[in-house]
Amino acid sequence: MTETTRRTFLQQTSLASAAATVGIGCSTIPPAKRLAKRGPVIISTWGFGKPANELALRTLQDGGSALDAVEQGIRLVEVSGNSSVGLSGKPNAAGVTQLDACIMNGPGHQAGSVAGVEGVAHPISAARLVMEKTPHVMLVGRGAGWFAKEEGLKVLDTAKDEASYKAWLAAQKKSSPGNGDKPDNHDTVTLIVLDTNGDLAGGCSTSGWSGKIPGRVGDSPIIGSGLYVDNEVGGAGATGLGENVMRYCASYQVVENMRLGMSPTEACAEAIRRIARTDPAGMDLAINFIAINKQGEFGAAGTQVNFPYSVTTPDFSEVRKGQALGLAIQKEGGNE
Ligand code: SD4
Repeated sequence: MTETTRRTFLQQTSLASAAATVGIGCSTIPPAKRLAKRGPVIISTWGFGKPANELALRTLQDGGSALDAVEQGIRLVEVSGNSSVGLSGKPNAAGVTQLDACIMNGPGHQAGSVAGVEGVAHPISAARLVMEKTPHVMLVGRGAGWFAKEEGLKVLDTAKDEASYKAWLAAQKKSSPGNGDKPDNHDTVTLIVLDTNGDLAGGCSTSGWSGKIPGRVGDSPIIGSGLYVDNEVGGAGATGLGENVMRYCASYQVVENMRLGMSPTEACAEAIRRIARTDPAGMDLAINFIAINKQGEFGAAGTQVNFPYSVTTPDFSEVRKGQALGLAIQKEGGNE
């Protein structure tokens, strides 16, 4: 068995076992009953998404909505000391941490987002407030910070973070500029919930590309790029170098791929292949996606080797590996 065949086999088997675990596949039980029996499914990017998923699950079990679950899960990451999410995130080239976040609610197809905010402890909550309290979808910079404060969110005075900035400058001297492929350079939390009613909600939050030019906005707060939820089909979200995602509305593409009948994993993989066909970077894209469909099937794919993503249901909570594509496969030593 070649490395690729072995990997494909393993992916298929793990997907099949995932499908069995969550009670999907060729069951004759009607979808609504199946969902009620199996319970919610929560997916998120990276291993650090797992405790966030678990808090999201508890929020649902305590009677919260899918949207509450998304917000609570992401808030946990925002205050966890994560070096790419929340105020502990990476500073920009001026030594200031500017944060991006968005949220979507499947029923009603509502969306809210904030970009380039400073000092806001919970950008995900600011995004939710934009969605729920304003006629707008997106607020940026000082206006978004002002709005968050007006709505009672914790907003700190931002000062240049000298220590992080010096560490960043030293690191830049050792590496080539714009090398976004480094796992420690950027890690976004994107979390999507499918509740037992079959409704979806999702969100993402990040400090974005470390050392970005002040004012740079990535894919994460852009609806359809860093996140997309369609309550008829499913949800998808991205992590990785936003410049490689946002020119293609990539999360929207993943959801549309699922609409065409692709499995979540294949939908993620096909979006990456499609981008790679036209992108100057080819497969050297540094992007990863997670996806879940309305039936509770889930998956992930990325150009990173063994892209980790977290999955939580009432029956299990674990970190899995997304399908590796292109250069990731070559780096792994396989042949396609
Ligand atoms: C950005 N997509 O700002 C974000 C960063 C990220 O994993 O997702 N890192 O480009």
